[in-house]
Amino acid sequence: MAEIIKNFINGKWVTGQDNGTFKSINPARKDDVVGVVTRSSRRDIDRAVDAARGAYKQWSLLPAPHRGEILYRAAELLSKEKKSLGQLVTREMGKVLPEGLGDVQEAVDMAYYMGGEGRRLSGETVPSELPGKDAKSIRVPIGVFALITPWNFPIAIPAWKICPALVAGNTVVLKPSRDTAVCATRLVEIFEAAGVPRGVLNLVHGSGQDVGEYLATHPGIDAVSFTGSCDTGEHLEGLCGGIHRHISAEMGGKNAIIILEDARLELAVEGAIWGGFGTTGQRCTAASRLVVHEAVYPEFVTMFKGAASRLRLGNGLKKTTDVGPVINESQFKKILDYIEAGKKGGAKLILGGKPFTEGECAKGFFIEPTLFIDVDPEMRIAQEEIFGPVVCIIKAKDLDEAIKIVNGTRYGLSSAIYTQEVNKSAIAERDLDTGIVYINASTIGAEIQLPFGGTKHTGMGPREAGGRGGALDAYTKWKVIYRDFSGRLQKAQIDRD
Ligand code: UN1
Repeated sequence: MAEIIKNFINGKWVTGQDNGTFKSINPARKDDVVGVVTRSSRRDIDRAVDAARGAYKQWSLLPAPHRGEILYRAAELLSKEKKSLGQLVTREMGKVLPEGLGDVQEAVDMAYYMGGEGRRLSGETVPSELPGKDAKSIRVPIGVFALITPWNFPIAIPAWKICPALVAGNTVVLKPSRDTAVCATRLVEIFEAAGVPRGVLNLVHGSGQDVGEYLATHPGIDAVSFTGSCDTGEHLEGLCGGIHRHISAEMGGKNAIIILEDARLELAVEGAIWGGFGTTGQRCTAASRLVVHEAVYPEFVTMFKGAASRLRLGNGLKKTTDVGPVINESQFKKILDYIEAGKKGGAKLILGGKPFTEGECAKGFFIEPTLFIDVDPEMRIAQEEIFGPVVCIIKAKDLDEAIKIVNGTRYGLSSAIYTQEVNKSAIAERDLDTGIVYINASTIGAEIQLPFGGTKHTGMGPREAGGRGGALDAYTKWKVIYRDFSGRLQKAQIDRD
């Protein structure tokens, strides 16, 4: 009997009170059970929230530089464990090993970066309009956070949320995706070993419906940070709106790369392959649309199809693998349904389009890199987030039309343009309505020191990552202090000549 992956509540590793479990499965080999995980009952969640609430005062009063030092220690431990954690990411989530290692690296970067915030967390001091009076704004923690995280970056995204939440003085209950519960558990073990005090960081396992929703709307929670699907995020936004609960949500994308007639095509192909099929297309920043200038359309399509057809599918632990499996059966079916919808909708399928079942891959959830061309920008496959290895190529007659196509979806996370012309890149930079714009680079690969998130239905509330304008705004609230040391009543706006 495998060891049960437990909840972490008030500094103790405990099984859920109803004794139920679920399995976390290796998507490359369904017979490989990565972990048997405890399922949380409502009472477990109540206890986790109580623990976080109980630990809040002391943690929030600990000087921020000390909180930051704990994050530095977590960063060091994460670096030391990078290899084993990266392998676990690949085994539990499926992405190829270099990406599994990158997932851990992103958490290392975030822990160091936010550790430094322990000595900054700065507000403003400004002059007062009255003599003998000073004025400043300070950042204060918000309270107890519910963090709800997805499976596609099983170490990085929980770390994106835990690190700023903790350095700012909040306490946390983390509910990770069921599909990557073991990764989240190892991550929390690292924070425990780094010295996070009892009750400050709690972990509860279970499904979004049973655990996530109950946790997000729990009366003991002050704010929610969610990353995941648009449907779930918008549902939570609705629930939180009704109870005046702060929520920041980072949701879908339908990201696009524009390839202009003067682009360096080999570079654009490489970027589009990386953006479209890296992480098997399961990034919210994935380049699922390529908007190609008509003058280079036939040549680009031939080159891109050639490169995509050379990609090797397989277990991400193998050095020869370029593209791993998709995460689970329901995503597998959903992606295949989208491919059917693309065919029925009139897009031309020129590569892939079906499950890949050669050799060992028959045991996992593999889908061939899939390419549709002559796609109409209004088709479902060009509008909805597929979150799989499916790329749509759309033709455009000029930059203006290309930008309209890129902006013509409900999402606005990431976009890119390949061009050698500085003026065209400047126009794109100005007019692309996405949270992130890349020039001569793919849509994926945001760095943690800048805000991450998007416009329209991609997100709500302050951005992830980064400092000011990003995570610090999500995990702190402002307090303004006026101190009058004049010894008399002074009236702002009124006492003037
Ligand atoms: C996500 O897909 O949810 O920019 C996050 C990137 C990564 C993060 C992606 N650094 O692609």
